[in-house]
Amino acid sequence: MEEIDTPQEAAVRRVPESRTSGKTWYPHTLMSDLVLYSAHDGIAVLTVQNPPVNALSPGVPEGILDGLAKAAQDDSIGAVVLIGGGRSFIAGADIKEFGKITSGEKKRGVGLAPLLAALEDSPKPVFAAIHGQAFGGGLEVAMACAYRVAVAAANVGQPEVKLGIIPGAGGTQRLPRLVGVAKAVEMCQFGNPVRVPAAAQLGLIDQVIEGDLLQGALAFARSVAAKPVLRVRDRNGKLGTPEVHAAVFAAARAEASKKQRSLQAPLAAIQAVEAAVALPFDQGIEEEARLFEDCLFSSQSKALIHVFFGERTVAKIPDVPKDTAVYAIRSAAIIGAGTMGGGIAMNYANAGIPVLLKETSQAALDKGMATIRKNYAASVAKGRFPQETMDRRMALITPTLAYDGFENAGIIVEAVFEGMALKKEIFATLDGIAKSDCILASNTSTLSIDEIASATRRPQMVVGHHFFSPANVMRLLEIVRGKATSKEVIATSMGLAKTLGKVGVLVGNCRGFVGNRMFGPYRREAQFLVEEGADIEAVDRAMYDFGMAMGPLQVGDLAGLDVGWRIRQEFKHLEIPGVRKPLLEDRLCEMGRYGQKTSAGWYAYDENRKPKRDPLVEELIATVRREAGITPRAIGADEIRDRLLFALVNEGARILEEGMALRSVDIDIIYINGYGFPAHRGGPMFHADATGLGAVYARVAEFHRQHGALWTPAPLLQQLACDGRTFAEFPYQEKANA
Ligand code: T1G
Repeated sequence: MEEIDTPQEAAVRRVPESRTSGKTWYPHTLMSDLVLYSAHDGIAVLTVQNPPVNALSPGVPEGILDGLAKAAQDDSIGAVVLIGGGRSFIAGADIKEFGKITSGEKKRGVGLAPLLAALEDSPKPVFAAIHGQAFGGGLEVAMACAYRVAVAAANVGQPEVKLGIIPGAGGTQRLPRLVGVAKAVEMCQFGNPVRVPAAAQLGLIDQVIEGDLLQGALAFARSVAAKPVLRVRDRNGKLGTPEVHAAVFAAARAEASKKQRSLQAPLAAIQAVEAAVALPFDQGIEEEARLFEDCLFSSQSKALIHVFFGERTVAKIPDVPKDTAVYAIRSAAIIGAGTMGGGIAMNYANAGIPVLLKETSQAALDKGMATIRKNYAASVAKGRFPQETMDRRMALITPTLAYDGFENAGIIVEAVFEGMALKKEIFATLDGIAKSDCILASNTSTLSIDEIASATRRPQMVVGHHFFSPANVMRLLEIVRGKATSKEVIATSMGLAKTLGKVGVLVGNCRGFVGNRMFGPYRREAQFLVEEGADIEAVDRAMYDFGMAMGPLQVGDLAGLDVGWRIRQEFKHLEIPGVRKPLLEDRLCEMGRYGQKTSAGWYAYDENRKPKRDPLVEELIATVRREAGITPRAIGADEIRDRLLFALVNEGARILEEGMALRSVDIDIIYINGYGFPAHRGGPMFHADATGLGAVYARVAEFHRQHGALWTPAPLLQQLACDGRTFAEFPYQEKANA
């Protein structure tokens, strides 16, 4: 940062009122674009101005350092307040910089050590004044200050593990000194934010400020500035010994092995906090740096950073700019109170939006409402929220057998079973009832939105809102763009997804859209593998070991095998004669084995839904193999994994080429949030890119030779493999469904 302080060059300007401040700020001398300096009756205020979240991008640490130096030299200054301009204190290191380090473009290390030392050793005590977030490097900066004050609504945390890394600027060493070892382990291992009132109780925040943050911080600074300060690094009172905390570390590792299966960063975070207990501060910092670097260069971190930016990228739709007008959705109505409809109603109620829930019979309606009540009660029992929250949410859901009230709804979501005729009939009815600016959404998982929209005189208002089961839990919402869907409906849908706590991903209108279209070949191959000789459990195990939440056959049992069976019947006319068809699931359904809902599918289920092998299924498999003339062979985990993953990828490549997904990362985000794909593998397309498309193509070509037409390599895969390129480089499709 360059200091500009000649009168001609000094830019003096007013900082816009921050969200936390009702008052006008003092004039600031602009020290750099990124950090402003101003003096307030003997206290220097350094304001970080790096929107949107004040990440510690290049120039920010330097700007703070310059400000500290200026304050140190000014005898009229007795203390320094460090505050964030705009909506946040500091949300951490600039994540975009990490790729530059791993690619060798930038030198290794976090590079914050000089700043932390200057804060900690400043002759004038530094007060961190926190609003919004103090995350990652932001919290680490705050912990190097003499004091931390914050507004009650702010959050603090060390979320680095979510990016596959650990705190790299002393967080694992200073945090246990402030909050104690057990809490520090938890915060670094799981990365969840802590609200300021709780953080104050833990000793992380010295004063909770009511009212204007800056004024409160200045007042607090004046009241304590003269007192001696013990640097956080020197506060060893809460550290204890390795022996005292052995059980804490052991329990954390045990929890990691259950809840953070295969993840490297949580274990590294635990180890780093352990180093804080076992080693003197400076050695602890060295150990943290070593572990940080191991994590940063890991494939898991690259994948998780891809996911972080991916979740934000999917919100960007090239032809639907940010300022597109949106409809205000103040109430909703849902048709169908089955598993999906009920779950969708819960989403609206959770977001505080009143919702009508319609069924055709009292019995179905009662059953749907009972399920909702049961789900909420289970959450209350687990302590997720209090009874009052449940009561408030239940009160927002109004069961009904009639269309009364639908005329006022801002959105109507149809969630009946997958049948085109029924859906068209419903949309034609809605067309006559809904107000003109009501969004008409279908929760179809496979059917054409254009055909559904053709039943109305307002196809521009029709869109797909494809929720994933259980709809109150899964984060994904596929937003299906029909050829007439208006940009305003798309923009509203994307915003609504956020309101409902979902990740909305825009997809084109093709059979199965993106997620299920890819899932078809994936689950098809799972069945083929069993037909060819693989053991059911081996198929599920291979994918579980890869990191999937569940294997493909268990997923079938969970979702209901009858769903696919019905869809196959609906699309029977599209079957191509002579092309191999999976045989087993239709046969299971014919036996009444629909999966968990009938306590029998691929597996048999006990009352706790625990799967176990079932001799009846073994018998069925043997029969089907015999009938099809298949001699079973031994199939290893590698083949299982490649067949399943590359079936996803090959279809994903077609989807990308057709523009049904905007970018390869959209597919990744769909798979991670809707299908239990492990985030630390970055999604199927990222995983393929990381494997190398040459190798992926070679394997697909091999399967093509062995298994025929279903494995025809996608032209885009072939092309990119030949060019030595990746899916991520594939140009933006301007049309999702032009
Ligand atoms: N670096 C770079 N860009 C960031 C960023 C960051 N830390 N945080 C957010 N952005 C971008 C984001 O991509 C988006 O860009 C815009 O800011 C708004 O974000 C040394 C190793 C702070 C709670 O992990 O959790 O510190 O899409 O849409 O919903 O130990 O952003 O507009 O172009 O998410 O209001 C640790 C990550 C870093 C915090 C705000 N810190 N960020 O949520 O807005 S590692 C984090 C968040 C570290 C030290 C280390 C959230 C938020 P665009 P947004 P939001």
